Amino acid sequence: MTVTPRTALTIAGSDSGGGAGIQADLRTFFANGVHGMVALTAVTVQNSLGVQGFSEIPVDVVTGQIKAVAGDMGVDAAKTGMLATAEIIDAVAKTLDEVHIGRNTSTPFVVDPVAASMTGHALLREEALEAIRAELFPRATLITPNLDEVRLLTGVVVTGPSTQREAAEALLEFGSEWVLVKGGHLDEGQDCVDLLSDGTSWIELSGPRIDTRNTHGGGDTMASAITSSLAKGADAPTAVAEGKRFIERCVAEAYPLGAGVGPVSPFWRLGGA
Ligand code: PXL
Repeated sequence: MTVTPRTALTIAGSDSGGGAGIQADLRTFFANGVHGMVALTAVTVQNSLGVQGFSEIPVDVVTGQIKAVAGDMGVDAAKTGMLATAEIIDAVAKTLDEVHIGRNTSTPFVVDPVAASMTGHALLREEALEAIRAELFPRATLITPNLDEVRLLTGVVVTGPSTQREAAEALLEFGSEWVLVKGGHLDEGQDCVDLLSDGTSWIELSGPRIDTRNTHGGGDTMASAITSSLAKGADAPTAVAEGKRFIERCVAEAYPLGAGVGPVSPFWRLGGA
Protein backbone atom coordinates (compact mmCIF):
# COMPACT_ATOMS: atom_id res chain seq x y z
CA MET A 1 0.00 0.00 0.00
CA THR A 2 1.22 3.49 -0.81
CA VAL A 3 1.76 5.69 2.22
CA THR A 4 0.24 9.19 2.37
CA PRO A 5 3.07 11.73 2.77
CA ARG A 6 3.10 14.58 5.26
CA THR A 7 1.54 17.79 3.95
CA ALA A 8 2.60 21.44 3.98
CA LEU A 9 0.60 24.51 3.01
CA THR A 10 2.06 27.71 1.58
CA ILE A 11 0.00 30.90 1.77
CA ALA A 12 1.86 33.07 -0.72
CA GLY A 13 2.09 34.74 -4.12
CA SER A 14 2.92 33.44 -7.58
CA ASP A 15 6.17 34.35 -9.38
CA SER A 16 5.60 34.18 -13.14
CA GLY A 17 9.34 33.54 -13.51
CA GLY A 18 9.05 30.32 -11.49
CA GLY A 19 11.94 31.01 -9.10
CA ALA A 20 10.35 32.47 -5.95
CA GLY A 21 6.92 32.55 -4.29
CA ILE A 22 4.66 29.50 -4.46
CA GLN A 23 6.74 28.01 -7.23
CA ALA A 24 9.80 27.90 -4.94
CA ASP A 25 7.69 26.71 -2.02
CA LEU A 26 6.11 23.83 -3.92
CA ARG A 27 9.39 22.72 -5.49
CA THR A 28 10.94 22.71 -2.02
CA PHE A 29 8.09 20.82 -0.33
CA PHE A 30 8.08 18.08 -2.97
CA ALA A 31 11.90 17.93 -3.08
CA ASN A 32 11.76 17.20 0.65
CA GLY A 33 9.19 14.43 0.34
CA VAL A 34 6.24 16.48 1.57
CA HIS A 35 2.99 16.99 -0.37
CA GLY A 36 2.69 20.75 -1.04
CA MET A 37 -0.59 22.69 -1.07
CA VAL A 38 -1.30 26.34 -1.89
CA ALA A 39 -3.47 29.23 -0.82
CA LEU A 40 -2.60 31.81 -3.50
CA THR A 41 -2.63 35.44 -2.27
CA ALA A 42 -1.39 37.42 -5.26
CA VAL A 43 -0.16 37.09 -8.82
CA THR A 44 3.06 38.93 -9.61
CA VAL A 45 4.16 39.90 -13.09
CA GLN A 46 7.91 39.38 -13.12
CA ASN A 47 11.00 37.94 -14.74
CA SER A 48 14.67 37.71 -13.81
CA LEU A 49 14.97 41.51 -14.07
CA GLY A 50 12.34 42.27 -11.44
CA VAL A 51 8.69 42.62 -10.52
CA GLN A 52 6.57 44.72 -12.87
CA GLY A 53 3.43 44.65 -10.73
CA PHE A 54 0.98 42.45 -8.91
CA SER A 55 -2.70 41.86 -8.37
CA GLU A 56 -4.06 40.39 -5.16
CA ILE A 57 -6.58 37.53 -4.95
CA PRO A 58 -9.97 38.32 -3.34
CA VAL A 59 -9.83 37.74 0.44
CA ASP A 60 -12.59 35.11 0.51
CA VAL A 61 -10.77 33.10 -2.17
CA VAL A 62 -7.58 33.17 -0.07
CA THR A 63 -9.35 31.99 3.08
CA GLY A 64 -11.47 29.51 1.07
CA GLN A 65 -8.33 27.78 -0.18
CA ILE A 66 -6.99 27.40 3.37
CA LYS A 67 -10.28 25.97 4.69
CA ALA A 68 -10.69 23.63 1.70
CA VAL A 69 -7.36 21.88 2.15
CA ALA A 70 -7.29 21.98 5.95
CA GLY A 71 -10.77 20.49 6.23
CA ASP A 72 -10.14 17.59 3.87
CA MET A 73 -6.49 16.82 3.35
CA GLY A 74 -5.04 18.05 6.64
CA VAL A 75 -2.05 20.35 7.11
CA ASP A 76 1.04 19.13 9.00
CA ALA A 77 2.79 22.54 8.79
CA ALA A 78 2.08 25.88 7.10
CA LYS A 79 4.01 28.94 6.02
CA THR A 80 3.28 32.41 4.71
CA GLY A 81 5.22 34.34 2.08
CA MET A 82 3.91 37.32 0.11
CA LEU A 83 0.57 38.41 1.62
CA ALA A 84 0.16 41.71 -0.24
CA THR A 85 -2.39 43.57 1.92
CA ALA A 86 -3.50 44.10 5.53
CA GLU A 87 -6.96 42.72 4.66
CA ILE A 88 -5.46 39.43 3.48
CA ILE A 89 -3.24 39.23 6.59
CA ASP A 90 -6.16 39.85 8.98
CA ALA A 91 -8.34 37.27 7.23
CA VAL A 92 -5.53 34.67 7.08
CA ALA A 93 -4.86 35.12 10.82
CA LYS A 94 -8.53 34.51 11.71
CA THR A 95 -8.78 31.52 9.38
CA LEU A 96 -5.64 29.92 10.82
CA ASP A 97 -7.29 30.08 14.26
CA GLU A 98 -10.42 28.41 12.86
CA VAL A 99 -8.47 25.52 11.35
CA HIS A 100 -6.09 25.22 14.34
CA ILE A 101 -2.80 26.13 12.69
CA GLY A 102 -0.12 28.07 14.60
CA ARG A 103 1.72 28.15 17.91
CA ASN A 104 -0.27 26.65 20.76
CA THR A 105 -1.75 24.13 18.30
CA SER A 106 -0.18 20.88 17.07
CA THR A 107 0.41 22.37 13.59
CA PRO A 108 3.56 24.51 13.29
CA PHE A 109 3.37 27.79 11.39
CA VAL A 110 6.30 29.66 9.81
CA VAL A 111 6.02 33.35 8.91
CA ASP A 112 8.47 34.58 6.28
CA PRO A 113 7.69 38.32 6.46
CA VAL A 114 8.14 39.05 2.75
CA ALA A 115 8.10 42.81 2.20
CA ALA A 116 9.98 43.34 -1.04
CA SER A 117 11.64 41.45 -3.87
CA MET A 118 15.43 41.33 -4.06
CA THR A 119 15.28 44.09 -6.64
CA GLY A 120 13.47 46.30 -4.10
CA HIS A 121 9.96 46.11 -5.53
CA ALA A 122 7.34 46.27 -2.76
CA LEU A 123 5.32 43.06 -2.40
CA LEU A 124 3.36 44.36 0.56
CA ARG A 125 1.30 47.51 0.87
CA GLU A 126 2.89 49.72 3.53
CA GLU A 127 0.15 49.58 6.17
CA ALA A 128 0.41 45.79 6.10
CA LEU A 129 3.72 45.69 8.05
CA GLU A 130 1.83 46.46 11.25
CA ALA A 131 -0.66 43.67 10.48
CA ILE A 132 2.23 41.21 10.11
CA ARG A 133 3.65 42.25 13.48
CA ALA A 134 0.31 42.32 15.31
CA GLU A 135 -1.65 39.48 13.67
CA LEU A 136 0.87 36.96 12.36
CA PHE A 137 3.91 37.05 14.65
CA PRO A 138 1.94 36.09 17.81
CA ARG A 139 0.57 33.04 15.95
CA ALA A 140 3.95 31.95 14.57
CA THR A 141 6.06 29.01 15.66
CA LEU A 142 8.96 30.66 13.83
CA ILE A 143 9.57 33.89 11.91
CA THR A 144 12.36 34.12 9.32
CA PRO A 145 13.16 37.76 8.40
CA ASN A 146 16.15 38.77 6.33
CA LEU A 147 18.11 41.86 7.34
CA ASP A 148 16.07 44.28 5.23
CA GLU A 149 12.88 42.93 6.78
CA VAL A 150 14.44 43.18 10.28
CA ARG A 151 15.12 46.86 9.65
CA LEU A 152 11.58 47.52 8.39
CA LEU A 153 9.98 45.59 11.27
CA THR A 154 12.12 46.80 14.20
CA GLY A 155 14.30 49.68 13.03
CA VAL A 156 17.40 47.69 14.09
CA VAL A 157 20.21 47.82 11.54
CA VAL A 158 22.14 44.57 11.85
CA THR A 159 25.86 44.94 11.24
CA GLY A 160 27.25 42.01 13.23
CA PRO A 161 26.61 39.54 16.09
CA SER A 162 25.56 42.05 18.78
CA THR A 163 23.01 43.86 16.61
CA GLN A 164 21.79 40.49 15.31
CA ARG A 165 21.01 39.54 18.93
CA GLU A 166 19.39 42.93 19.59
CA ALA A 167 17.17 42.37 16.50
CA ALA A 168 16.18 38.90 17.68
CA GLU A 169 15.20 40.26 21.10
CA ALA A 170 13.15 43.06 19.53
CA LEU A 171 11.38 40.63 17.18
CA LEU A 172 10.54 38.14 19.96
CA GLU A 173 8.64 40.96 21.70
CA PHE A 174 6.01 40.62 18.97
CA GLY A 175 5.15 37.16 20.27
CA SER A 176 6.49 34.42 18.00
CA GLU A 177 7.86 31.31 19.69
CA TRP A 178 11.14 31.35 17.74
CA VAL A 179 12.93 33.90 15.57
CA LEU A 180 15.59 33.23 12.94
CA VAL A 181 17.55 36.36 12.05
CA LYS A 182 19.24 35.41 8.78
CA GLY A 183 22.68 36.87 8.18
CA GLY A 184 22.84 36.14 4.45
CA HIS A 185 22.51 39.77 3.40
CA LEU A 186 25.48 40.90 5.57
CA ASP A 187 28.40 41.89 3.37
CA GLU A 188 31.18 40.84 5.64
CA GLY A 189 32.69 37.52 6.57
CA GLN A 190 33.38 34.30 4.77
CA ASP A 191 30.60 32.53 6.61
CA CYS A 192 26.90 33.19 6.58
CA VAL A 193 25.76 33.16 10.23
CA ASP A 194 22.08 32.94 11.16
CA LEU A 195 20.84 33.40 14.75
CA LEU A 196 17.94 31.30 16.09
CA SER A 197 16.35 32.06 19.45
CA ASP A 198 13.25 31.53 21.57
CA GLY A 199 14.56 34.02 24.15
CA THR A 200 16.15 31.24 26.21
CA SER A 201 18.26 29.28 23.73
CA TRP A 202 20.62 31.21 21.45
CA ILE A 203 21.75 29.08 18.54
CA GLU A 204 24.25 30.30 15.92
CA LEU A 205 24.11 28.45 12.62
CA SER A 206 27.15 28.99 10.47
CA GLY A 207 27.63 27.94 6.87
CA PRO A 208 29.77 28.87 3.89
CA ARG A 209 28.92 32.07 2.01
CA ILE A 210 28.47 30.89 -1.56
CA ASP A 211 29.56 33.27 -4.31
CA THR A 212 26.77 33.52 -6.90
CA ARG A 213 24.51 36.25 -8.25
CA ASN A 214 21.70 33.71 -8.72
CA THR A 215 19.89 33.77 -5.38
CA HIS A 216 16.32 34.49 -6.49
CA GLY A 217 13.85 32.66 -4.25
CA GLY A 218 16.46 31.85 -1.62
CA GLY A 219 14.47 33.14 1.36
CA ASP A 220 11.27 31.41 0.26
CA THR A 221 13.15 28.17 -0.33
CA MET A 222 14.81 28.21 3.09
CA ALA A 223 11.51 28.92 4.90
CA SER A 224 9.82 26.14 2.90
CA ALA A 225 12.58 23.67 3.66
CA ILE A 226 12.19 24.46 7.37
CA THR A 227 8.41 24.05 7.03
CA SER A 228 8.94 20.67 5.34
CA SER A 229 11.04 19.46 8.28
CA LEU A 230 8.45 20.75 10.76
CA ALA A 231 5.73 18.89 8.77
CA LYS A 232 7.77 15.72 9.24
CA GLY A 233 7.84 16.27 13.00
CA ALA A 234 11.21 17.96 13.62
CA ASP A 235 11.49 20.52 16.42
CA ALA A 236 12.38 24.10 15.44
CA PRO A 237 16.18 23.93 16.01
CA THR A 238 16.41 20.67 14.02
CA ALA A 239 14.17 22.00 11.24
CA VAL A 240 16.21 25.19 10.92
CA ALA A 241 19.50 23.26 10.82
CA GLU A 242 18.06 20.98 8.11
CA GLY A 243 16.68 24.00 6.21
CA LYS A 244 20.06 25.69 6.26
CA ARG A 245 21.83 22.63 4.88
CA PHE A 246 19.18 22.36 2.16
CA ILE A 247 19.39 26.02 1.06
CA GLU A 248 23.20 25.86 0.91
CA ARG A 249 22.94 23.18 -1.77
CA CYS A 250 20.17 25.10 -3.58
CA VAL A 251 22.37 28.21 -3.71
CA ALA A 252 25.50 26.25 -4.67
CA GLU A 253 23.59 24.81 -7.65
CA ALA A 254 21.63 27.97 -8.56
CA TYR A 255 21.58 28.59 -12.29
CA PRO A 256 21.61 31.57 -14.66
CA LEU A 257 18.28 32.26 -16.37
CA GLY A 258 17.29 35.46 -18.18
CA ALA A 259 19.34 38.65 -18.14
CA GLY A 260 18.98 39.28 -14.40
CA VAL A 261 19.05 37.17 -11.24
CA GLY A 262 18.63 33.41 -11.69
CA PRO A 263 16.86 31.11 -9.23
CA VAL A 264 18.17 28.79 -6.56
CA SER A 265 17.76 25.09 -7.35
CA PRO A 266 15.51 23.08 -4.97
CA PHE A 267 15.81 19.96 -7.15
CA TRP A 268 19.60 19.60 -6.78
CA ARG A 269 19.08 16.04 -5.54
CA LEU A 270 17.61 15.17 -8.96
CA GLY A 271 20.55 16.76 -10.75
CA GLY A 272 19.11 20.22 -11.30
CA ALA A 273 16.28 22.81 -11.63
O1 PXL B 1 11.46 36.14 -2.50
C1 PXL B 1 10.38 36.87 -2.05
C2 PXL B 1 9.19 36.68 -2.95
C3 PXL B 1 8.09 36.03 -2.45
N1 PXL B 1 6.97 35.84 -3.19
C4 PXL B 1 6.89 36.27 -4.44
C5 PXL B 1 7.98 36.92 -5.01
C6 PXL B 1 9.16 37.14 -4.25
C7 PXL B 1 10.31 37.82 -4.83
O2 PXL B 1 10.34 38.26 -5.95
O3 PXL B 1 7.90 37.34 -6.27
C8 PXL B 1 5.65 36.04 -5.22
